[in-house]
Amino acid sequence: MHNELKITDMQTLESNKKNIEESTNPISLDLPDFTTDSYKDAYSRINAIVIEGEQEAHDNYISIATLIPNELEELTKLARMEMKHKKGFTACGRNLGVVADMEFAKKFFSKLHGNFQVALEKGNLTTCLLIQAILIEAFAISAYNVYIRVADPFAKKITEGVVKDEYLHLNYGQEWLKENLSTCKEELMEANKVNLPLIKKMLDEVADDASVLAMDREELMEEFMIAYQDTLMEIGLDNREIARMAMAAIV
Ligand code: PL3
Ligand code: FE2
Ligand code: FE2
Repeated sequence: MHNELKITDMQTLESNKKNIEESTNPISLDLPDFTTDSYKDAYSRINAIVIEGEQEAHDNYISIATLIPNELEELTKLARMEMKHKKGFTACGRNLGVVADMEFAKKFFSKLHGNFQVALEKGNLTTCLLIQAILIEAFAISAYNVYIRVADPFAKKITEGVVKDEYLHLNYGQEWLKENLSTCKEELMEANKVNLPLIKKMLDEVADDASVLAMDREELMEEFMIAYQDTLMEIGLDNREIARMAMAAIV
């Protein structure tokens, strides 16, 4: 009797384990066919967005260093990582035989890029950090986390390396804003109100192409919100302030 119970428990345990593996192990999910024209067509835009995004991230960290000269060394390190990311994603496109549509990607970033440049000219460091180190990095983290689950093996390996760095970048912005919260809160809220809706628009714009790559829009949003809210919490904002900021995405 005692023995029998044990065997049953073991069987249940085994079958539970199997169910969990089937439902959460992305390898057991169907991957898309990376060789079709429709996959390559969507990839030509997504790959370009990522390449352009990494280049702009590099430029933005170099620019931010002009506003915090004593952080030059650290920011140069972050910028260098972005160039490595750009190289990695360029290789991903080449590996699939895709030519990136860079003109599309430049347009994709143009509004956010413009807002960053205006903030830079005015010396609005808080706005620059929010745009690059919080919003763009959280966007990248959400995209890369979802992409890793459905990427070709070559790109998967590269993206896994990249996403680790992006958390460091998010953390950099987080720590600066946390230390300076008492003086930067108002600007942070205002910059968020202007720029979070742009991120939402960009996500909507990329959703159709992303779905061809088997990346789900809801999943992208969910991953973004996790990274974004988590960071705001670490910065030291309370629940109400975080909710208020996140609401800017739905107006
Ligand atoms: C910051 O280090 C880099 C910023 C890049 C922003 C990327 C946003 C990507 C959205 C498109 C989702 C597809 C991901 C697939 C990767 C090949
Ligand atoms: Fe990057
Ligand atoms: Fe980054």
